Amino acid sequence: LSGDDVTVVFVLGGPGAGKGTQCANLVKDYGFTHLSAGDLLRAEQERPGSQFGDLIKDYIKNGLIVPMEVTVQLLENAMVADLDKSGKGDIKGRKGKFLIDGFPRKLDQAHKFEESVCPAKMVLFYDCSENEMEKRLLIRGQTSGRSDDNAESIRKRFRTFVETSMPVVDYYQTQNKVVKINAERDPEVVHKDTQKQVEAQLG
Ligand code: UP5
Ligand code: MG
Repeated sequence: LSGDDVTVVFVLGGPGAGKGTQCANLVKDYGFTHLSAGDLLRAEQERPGSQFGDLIKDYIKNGLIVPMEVTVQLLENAMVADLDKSGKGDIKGRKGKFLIDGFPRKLDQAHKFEESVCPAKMVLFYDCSENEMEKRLLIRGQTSGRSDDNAESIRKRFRTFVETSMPVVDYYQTQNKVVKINAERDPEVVHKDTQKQVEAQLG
């Protein structure tokens, strides 16, 4: 992978499509920094003294999108912290490549991130049926401890995905930034396909 400034790849797809799983592969393959918006929100929820803890807890359980100011700030902080390992300053003109997983999932977030951080170079969209995603999430729910891995929260997450997050994918499609990947298949097959697409777009 080449490029000498900040490279951002958004990784989108429904709940349980396999975003986190595939991001872990891409970290090993290409040395991306992986930032999951959901993981950052869950960490903020647990942080002692966070003013957003209760709000985040409530939104996640109900599958709703946390107000964008909170999430964009968490992402920007995490990006700057990562870039600061290698130098000082703000995000512009700095080297680094980031997979932003599970974000943006509402149009206002997409616009805000582009204005205040930077535009994405590409969008990986993992496409999977609700039947398959539900099956995966209910299995994971037996051990994940996630407050939203239960049938009722899953149903709400699916609704939010269709109504609120798919318009973001459509928006990036009009910019020709979206690479759609069939995520219904074995993880290793999805991985190989992803490698091919990433190398074609960014290599
Ligand atoms: N698995 C993975 N790939 C598989 C495959 N190909 N075949 C079979 N099994 C496969 O995978 C899910 C499970 O499926 C795992 O057990 C895995 O082994 C298996 P994973 O890789 O974790 O899928 P992922 O798409 O990452 O699923 P996740 O549950 O994380 O997706 P969500 O988008 O629902 O969760 P996220 O953490 O991104 O967001 C949670 C909540 O945070 C949101 O609902 C929302 O309330 C809030 N949020 C915001 O408010 N704003 C944001 O910007 C982001 C999140
Ligand atoms: Mg995830």
